[in-house]
Formats: sequence, structure tokens, C-alpha cells
Amino acid sequence: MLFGRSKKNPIKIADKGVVEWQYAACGYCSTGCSIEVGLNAEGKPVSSRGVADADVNRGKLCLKGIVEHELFDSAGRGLIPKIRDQWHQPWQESTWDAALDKVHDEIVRIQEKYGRDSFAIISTGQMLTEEFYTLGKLTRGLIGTNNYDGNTTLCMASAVSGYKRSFGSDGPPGCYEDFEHTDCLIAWGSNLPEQHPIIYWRMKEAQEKRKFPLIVIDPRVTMLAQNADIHLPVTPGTDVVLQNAFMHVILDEGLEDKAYIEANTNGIEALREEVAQYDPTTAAKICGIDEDSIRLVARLFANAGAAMQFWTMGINQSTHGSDGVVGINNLALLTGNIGKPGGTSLSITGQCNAMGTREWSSCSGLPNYRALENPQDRADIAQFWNIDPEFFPKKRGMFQTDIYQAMETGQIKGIWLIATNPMSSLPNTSRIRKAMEKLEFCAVQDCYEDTESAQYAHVYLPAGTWAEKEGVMTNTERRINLVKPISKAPGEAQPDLWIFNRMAERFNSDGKVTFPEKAPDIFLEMGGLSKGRLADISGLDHELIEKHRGIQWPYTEVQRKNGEVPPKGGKRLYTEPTTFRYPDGKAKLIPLPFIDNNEVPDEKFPIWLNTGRLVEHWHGRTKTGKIGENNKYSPIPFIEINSDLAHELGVLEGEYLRLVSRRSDAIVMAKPTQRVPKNMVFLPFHFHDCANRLTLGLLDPHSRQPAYKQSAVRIEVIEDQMAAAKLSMEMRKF
Ligand SMILES: Nc1nc2c(c(=O)[nH]1)N[C@H]1C(S)=C(S)[C@@H](COP(=O)(O)OP(=O)(O)OC[C@H]3O[C@@H](n4cnc5c(=O)[nH]c(N)nc54)[C@H](O)[C@@H]3O)O[C@H]1N2
Ligand SMILES: Nc1nc2c(c(=O)[nH]1)N[C@H]1C(S)=C(S)[C@@H](COP(=O)(O)OP(=O)(O)OC[C@H]3O[C@@H](n4cnc5c(=O)[nH]c(N)nc54)[C@H](O)[C@@H]3O)O[C@H]1N2
Ligand code: SF4
Ligand SMILES: [Mo]
Repeated sequence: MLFGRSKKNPIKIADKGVVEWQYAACGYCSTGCSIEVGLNAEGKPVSSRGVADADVNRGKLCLKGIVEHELFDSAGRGLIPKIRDQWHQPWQESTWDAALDKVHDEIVRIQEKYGRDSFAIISTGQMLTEEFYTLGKLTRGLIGTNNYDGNTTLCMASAVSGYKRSFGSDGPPGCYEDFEHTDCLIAWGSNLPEQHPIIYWRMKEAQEKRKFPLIVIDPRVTMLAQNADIHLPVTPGTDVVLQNAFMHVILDEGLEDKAYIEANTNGIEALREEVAQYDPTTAAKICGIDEDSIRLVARLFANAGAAMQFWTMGINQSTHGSDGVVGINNLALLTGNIGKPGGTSLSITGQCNAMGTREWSSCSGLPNYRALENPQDRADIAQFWNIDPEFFPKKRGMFQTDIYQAMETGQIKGIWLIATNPMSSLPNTSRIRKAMEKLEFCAVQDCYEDTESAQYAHVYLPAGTWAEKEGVMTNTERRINLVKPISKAPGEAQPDLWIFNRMAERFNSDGKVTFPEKAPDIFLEMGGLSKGRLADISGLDHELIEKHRGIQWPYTEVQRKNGEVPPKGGKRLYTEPTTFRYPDGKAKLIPLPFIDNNEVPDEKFPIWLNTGRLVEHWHGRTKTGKIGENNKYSPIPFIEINSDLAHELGVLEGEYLRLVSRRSDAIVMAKPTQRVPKNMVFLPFHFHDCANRLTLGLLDPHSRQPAYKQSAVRIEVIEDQMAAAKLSMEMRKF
């Protein structure tokens, strides 16, 4: 007997005529998958596949990576530099020389008129590391503005700040292999299956083999929560209270690792005093998790042989983001779960090269985790770059979020935006719009010319993207992987590195600072600067990285000389006692008092607005909005709304409704589901002029990261559905 399709119409994979496969690391998320792009006989990229012998993805790709080759000739790519005198005038096509001269002249004019720091530069987590390093050298070494930051302030700033406070340095200490050794896993505010699908697959595979308990802490029933053994739907913004309650139970019941604490940490007494106030009964009333569950999870975690935690934006994007990270680190330190297989505190990063920018962009300091505040670091880099050390500021400048406030007050007069689209990604869009309108000059350097931010530009610089360029990226587990040019940037667009080097020529007229032209040479220069530091990459070069499909840092010159074979690299940090980066080698246990300063639902705005992501889309959809295989799943702004609430409002699936916050309003389509509680809606932030019209985005005091996930809204039912549909269509223009 025949079943299924074995006889009739067997599934055939279309032969795309691939004659050659070329290597690259994926340019979307920070998982760091290795891809091969297939070229046909005409040299056109026609297919993508996962690389089987790459340790990260082992042949797999998610639904963005598998169609990534379609980016090369997607709609809206910038083909030619453009110029205009006022942002609201029509664009004039230009030449590279004229466009770059204009950016240079405007930077100089503004700096001369208003001071060096009145011109801001905003970078990204989506370029290649050699590009970050070159932009850092140009900005810190020649242009000299201190108001230079990245979109990572919207993303990883809380993790960076929390790691620094706990361990004395940034740098995630764990790796994906830890899933294979852990006995208990807590996931804080992360939707891993959708946002890092291949890390999820690694986790799931390990879990199926060894059956360790998975605890998910997220107010929403995400795909990860559906797969959890225990799901704790925490009240938004109160994770720190839950952490304090876990620590209360651990210390109260003597479950802590006393020997580890004694040898490796400072601050246990102050922490003990603070968490004494957070008994589970009291804490339950604030964080919404019942006291029995608090005790159960605290005991499970503390009694596990090796216990691991990871987190993403549910923790970082909060007014307690940095504290939430410190809380996770406190829990790990109290139980001796740092630097051992399966015992770690792992920040899952966001953008493909969010780590590379932290390590090398000089945004918050100087290369390779060096600080502007440290005179020796300033002197070392000044000597290496051949500049006067006095040219460097003595402390870091504004964060991206503060730069926008300084645009409002007139302190910042000009801006150069590189591979980031703040008009779509910053909170409270109408405030951002006003700030952009006030600028005397704005340059946008993006691979697409149809971005929301380009509306406000005076110069548009068309850039190459992803595998139109050459260089490295660092993933969540500190693995450096290589991107190689597979396709040429379209039209006259040029790789970002080329653009920085041409701009550097204009600021470096006496030629005293050197700017190597080629990414492999820049990488070797960086290797020289990394010797003896935490992120030591002096044993690496592009060739070795490609050969091993990515290698974790640190990998030193000495390791290479000794014949230590990669991809061993550095799987974990802080594996030896007292190797934390504070002078005495000890980590800090830090008390975390909780003050609830969030916008919370009230009578006028009774619903939590939770914003985040979908598997098929990438941020402002400049890329995935143009690729049918990604866009088709959700081309329209929608909310997840609790089915009972939708029923009470008389709203059916697919109907439009209006969300109103204290800032503005937005039209969205209803998708009733039990994924969200009755007092919350979830709105993906991918759609043009939508989620961030509504968000407040209060800033974390340490990291200046916005609380994107805690705002209050009300829902208005719309009678005229046709008019709403038209408005929604208008919004889809982007
Ligand atoms: N497909 C796709 N993948 C991506 C991206 C993308 O745009 N698309 N972007 C990349 C980037 S840059 C990033 S930063 C990551 C983000 O990856 P994630 O952080 O996993 O994604 P988000 O959807 O932003 O938020 C995760 C979860 O936080 C929860 N949350 C909200 N409030 C709270 C809270 O108060 N406490 C807790 N514990 N949880 C809360 C939300 O309900 C949500 O499920 O994804 C990366 N991967
Ligand atoms: N409401 C809400 N808002 C959020 C978030 C949220 O969860 N909720 N998450 C925040 C987070 S975590 C992040 S990371 C930010 C992301 O915020 P953005 O950085 O503004 O988001 P993207 O849309 O990825 O913008 C990147 C831009 O760079 C361009 N680009 C891509 N590759 C290249 C390249 O190689 N060279 C050049 N020159 N350009 C390139 C793209 O076309 C795009 O316009 O959004 C933040 N905003
Ligand atoms: S999981 Fe991330 S790195 Fe891997 S293919 Fe998907 S988007 Fe790319
Ligand atoms: Mo991010």
C-alpha cells in the first residue's frame, strides 16, 4: 500500500544551477551561523545553505538566513550618493567626491562654530569589526567628537553595564556548549526560538539528550515559554524583585556556595542585608509570581550541579536593565556558577556584530575594552595611532539616547548616522522627529535609501551590506567569523570601510595616521593592539578563522606558537579562581534596591504595551520587508491581544483597532491569542511609524537604555474599518 506522496508528485528541490558555493557568516542575528551562497553560471547569487562543519549551526539556517542571498538586488537599495540643502527638498544625484566633501565640510563648520562635541556620530551593531575599528580611529583620532555612540545603547548597553559592575569588565563568560553540561537553565526575557532560532535548536537538542529543567521568565507565553518546564509570567519591569526573592531563599536556606563566595567575591554582607527584605510572600505581591514557585525555582537552581542563566531584551530594555543583569550575575556568583561547564551567565546579544562593536568600535571608550578614563589606555592608543594623547577626551561622551535629548536642546547641531535607523527604532517617535528637524546637518549612510531616517538627511551615502564586504563579526559566544565579498555592492554603492577610508583622507591631510585599505591588514593591526588583553585575538587571521568556520576569543599568539589547535579558542571566561577584572580579581555582589518608576497601566491607559520581534522580520524591515519569503508572514502591523479581551471589545481576528498612549496613537490589526494576559498587548516593532509612536522609553540610570517593554495604552474600537484599512496601507509604504 502506498502512503503520502511517494508516487504522485514527489517533492522536488528546484535546481537553481549553482556552479559554486561561497562562504560567509550570516548578517542578521548574533547567533553567528555559517552560510554558503550558491552562484549560478552567470555569477548571480541564487541560493543559500548552512555550512555542515560549522560548530555553531551544523548545517542549519533559520528562515532569514536561508533567503539572505535575495538581499543583494532587493528593492530600495541606494545606488548613488545624493545631496540636498534642506531635508525637505528633492534629492540631487551627486558624486562620491562631492558628497564626502560636503559631509567633511559640514562636520568642520559645525565643530568650528559650536565646539568639537556639537557634532554626533551614531554607529551600529551591523557592520564588520574592521569597519568599526576604522570608524573609531577616524572619530576618536581625527574628528574628535566625544558624542560618538551606537544603536547598541538600545540593545546591549544594560548587559555591558551589568557585566562591568559585577565582573569589572564586559565580555559574556559562557558559550553554546554550556547547554550540553547544564543541570538547570533559567531564561530571562528572551524569545530564543524566534529571535535566535539556531541557538534555540542547540539548546533543545541538549535538553532532549539530558532532560534538564528549563524555567522561562517572561510576561508573555512565548514559544520558549510553551516549551518550558516552569513558566513564570513576571509582572513587567519587576524582574529585580524576583531575583532578590530567589537570593533571599538561597541565603535563608543556606544553599549558597560559601567557599566560592569567600574566595571570589566581595559584598556578600550588604547583599544579604538587602535581600532580607524580599521574602517570597512580600516579593510575590510586587512581581506577580506566587511564593511557592519562587521557593521551588530558587531551590532547583541552587541545588543543581551546574546552573545556567541567559537573557535578552526582557531584561536589558527596562529602567532596571543594568540592575537586572547584575541580579542574574549575583545569582550565578552566589551559587558558584561562573566559568564552569554548564554554569554561566550568558547575555544573548542581538545584532550580528553587537559584540564586535563592543570590543572594537571605540564608541564608549577606546579599542578592546580600553577606557577613556584610564590615562594609560589613552597613552597607549595615542602612541599606536600616532596622535597627541591630549586629543582624547578624558571620559566617555553621551549615550545615543542622551544625544537625542541634546539635539532637542540645541547642544548637538549635526549628526552622521551609520547603519542605524533611529526614526524607526528610538522610543517616542514624535519627539525624535522634532529633534531631527532641528538639525543643521544630517548624513545617512545606509545600504537602503528608503529608510525613515533618510527623510531628514542632507547627504545620503549608499553603502554595501553583508557579503558585499569583507571582514569579521563576533557572535554571542565570542566566536569571530568571516564575511567575504560574494556580490559587488549595487550601482555606485561602496563598502562602509571604503567610505570611512575616503572620509579619513579628508581629515588626515598631513597623513600622520595610517588607515590600511584592506580588511585582513586591519585585522592584524587589531591583533597587535589586543595582546595580553581580555579579548586577545593576536593568534588569529582571516584565513585561520575561515578554515575553522569561526574561532572563539581569546586565541593568543602564544597559543598559536605552541601549536594549540583552534577552534579551541576561549570557550569560557573566569575559569580560574580570582580572575575577575577588578584589581583584586574578585567579582562584586551588589545589592539591588527596587523603586518602581515605570509607566504602569491605570484607569485611562489600562493595558500594558509590550513590544518586541517576530522570527520572519528584522527590525525596521529595510531588509526583510523586501524579501517575499520573509514579508509574507506578517506584512501588516498587528497586536497579540488576549482572546477574552477581544471578545469583550467585540473585536474579531483581522479587524483594525487603535492603540492610544500618552504620546500618540497607531492603527493595528487584531490577532486574538492566549499568548498575552488580559491586561497586555504585544506589538512587534517592525512596522513603519507604529510601535515607537506609542512607547515612552524611560532610560536606565546606568546604561541609558530605553524601557521599550513597559508602556501603558488604551484600546479604541474602530467603526469605519475601510478607513482604517486605508490608513494601514499608507503605513505600509515603507
Ligand atoms: N527574527 C529576528 N531575530 C532577531 C532580531 C529581529 O529583529 N528579528 N533582532 C535581534 C536583536 S538586535 C535583538 S536585541 C534580539 C532580541 O531578542 P529577544 O529579547 O529574545 O526578543 P524581544 O521580542 O525583543 O523580547 C523578548 C521577550 O521579552 C519579554 N519581556 C517583556 N517585558 C519583560 C519583562 O519585564 N521581564 C521579562 N523577563 N521579560 C519581558 C517579551 O515578552 C518578549 O517575549 O533579537 C535578535 N534577533
Ligand atoms: N519598540 C521597540 N523598539 C526597539 C526595540 C524593541 O524591542 N522595541 N529594540 C531595540 C533594539 S534591541 C535594537 S538593536 C534597535 C535596532 O535599531 P536600528 O539599528 O535602527 O534598526 P535596523 O532597522 O536594523 O537599522 C539598521 C539600518 O542599517 C542598515 N544597514 C544594514 N546593514 C548595513 C551595512 O552593512 N552598512 C550600512 N551602512 N547600513 C546597513 C539597514 O538598512 C537599516 O536601515 O531597535 C531598538 N528599538
Ligand atoms: S539564527 Fe541568526 S545567524 Fe542563524 S541563520 Fe538565523 S538570522 Fe542568521
Ligand atoms: Mo538589539
